[in-house]
Amino acid sequence: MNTFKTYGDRAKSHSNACARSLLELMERKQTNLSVAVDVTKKAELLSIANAVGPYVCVLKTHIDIVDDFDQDLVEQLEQLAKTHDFMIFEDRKFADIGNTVKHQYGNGIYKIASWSHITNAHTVPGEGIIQGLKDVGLPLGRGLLLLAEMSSKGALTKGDYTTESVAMARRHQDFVFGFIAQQQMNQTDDEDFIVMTPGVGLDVKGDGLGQQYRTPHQVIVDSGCDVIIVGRGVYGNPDQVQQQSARYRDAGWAAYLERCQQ
Ligand code: 5FU
Repeated sequence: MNTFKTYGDRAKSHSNACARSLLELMERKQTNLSVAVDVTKKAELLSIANAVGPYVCVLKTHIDIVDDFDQDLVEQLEQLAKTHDFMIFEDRKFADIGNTVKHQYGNGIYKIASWSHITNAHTVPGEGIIQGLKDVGLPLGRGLLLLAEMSSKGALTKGDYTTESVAMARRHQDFVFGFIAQQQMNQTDDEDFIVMTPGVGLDVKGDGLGQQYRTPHQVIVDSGCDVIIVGRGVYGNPDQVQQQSARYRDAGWAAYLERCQQ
């Protein structure tokens, strides 16, 4: 479903504000690339964010792996997001009861809700996790992705778990606008969940720790996903960050154009 629609067309009719912003951005900037910047030093994170900024629609962070995290880091990330026109996605993978995730999202050192446009959650605790996050994030215009499927070998996110996760999303479409998944999840023409897909690489098939890679073509054309998330394939070689960003941006966009023509 929806495979024939452009990101721009989808933006016009989407009911979720965060999804609209993302789809408009992708159309405007002609990129469906998200780069996962999994480095542990503030200066390196900012330097890579600045280098990949022109090529991405979304910059994905794991803010809790940064050794020298401080408030200035998120302020600089927000500034880079404005300068380069990208959204920030803190890949926090919340997984607790609603009352706890409210605090984990809004409080503590990181105050994720105050700077991250997008975050995500496991559905294992049941629907209360969505409501808890929504209480904090919706008034700030934030959006949530549910982890419907993971990319790693042996992941338990399959079958009824995935089906139930999609059903939960359907009941919270003001806040939940899509999934981390390996394939498109829409069941009717009216549905338009955005699928962001990690486990994308052009050169290797895995990492020895369970990660499994597919190509942008497999992800976008064959599986109907919307955004490719690439980490080490882009920042793995520090001398080639811009070159690899351009390579993945081009591969992702070519795959999208091919899908639009189907
Ligand atoms: F939800 C998921 C998942 O199923 N697989 C993932 O790999 C998230 N990820 C994240 O995407 C993971 O935490 C990394 O931040 C990123 C993939 O990085 P890579 O270097 O491209 O393997």
